[in-house]
Amino acid sequence: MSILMEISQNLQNGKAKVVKELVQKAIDDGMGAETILKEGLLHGMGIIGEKFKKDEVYVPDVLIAARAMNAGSELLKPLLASSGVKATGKVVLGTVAGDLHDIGKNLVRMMMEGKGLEVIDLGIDVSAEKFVETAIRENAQIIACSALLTTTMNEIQNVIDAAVKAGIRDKITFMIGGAPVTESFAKQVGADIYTPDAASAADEAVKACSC
Ligand code: B1M
Repeated sequence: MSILMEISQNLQNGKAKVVKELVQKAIDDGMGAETILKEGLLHGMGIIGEKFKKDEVYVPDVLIAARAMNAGSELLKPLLASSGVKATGKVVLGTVAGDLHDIGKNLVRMMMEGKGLEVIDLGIDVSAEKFVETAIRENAQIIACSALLTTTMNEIQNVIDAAVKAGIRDKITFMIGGAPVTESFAKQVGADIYTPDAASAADEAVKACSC
């Protein structure tokens, strides 16, 4: 079995320690960080997602797979971060209220930090008020919201409304993303930028900060 398949398989089985060792071995063997991320870690997470949908695995299985995913991707962070020109700018990032999914958000943070942006990661289940208060206090240029559930994606509207209420809407760029979020949803809620993945989120954040 290839090392990437071993990473995927052990991630599905929730073996965080083995996943870490395999990711380190793949790095030491000279494999690219994006290949390890996409063809090893995200491959395994994708399979777990499909099984979760079909009720073939349950929340605890998914949780331990998620821990293995985060353990593996932490090792990739310095490698994903070592690319190209450094930008300046401050981003307030979080997963919206009621939503506990953080793997995609963590990737967005890694990619943005890799481009030189300062990211204030508020974590998961972040209220609209907390996004806005932090953006004001930190004088951030961007609020970036991640949402993974069709129920919680509507929270994005509350974050934008809170920014309007606080009088900072025209000073902030709103970036949104997450599996159920689309370009047309972004238009509907009045967000400025939708991106389908973490790498393009980082690219767009750099552009927004250079304006
Ligand atoms: Co959840 N879950 N989950 N889950 N979970 C999904 C999302 C689901 C699609 C599974 C399914 O049924 N097929 C489904 C949502 C259905 C829907 O709403 N349409 C679902 C459900 C129903 C639930 C619960 C309700 C289950 C339950 O309790 N019965 C529950 C809700 C808890 C809550 O949040 N209140 C729940 C719980 C969990 C766990 C806690 C067990 C765990 C999360 C652990 C963690 O994150 N630490 C979990 C997981 C892991 C998943 C799946 C399997 C994987 C998600 C993931 O991390 N993918 C997921 C199924 C799936 O997606 N196939 C599922 C990998 C990650 C890299 O992708 O986050 O999409 P993603 O990020 C992508 C892009 O979306 C984008 O960049 C990344 C790629 O580069 N992106 C952005 C993300 N944020 C961005 C922000 C941006 C730009 C791009 O700009 C700001």
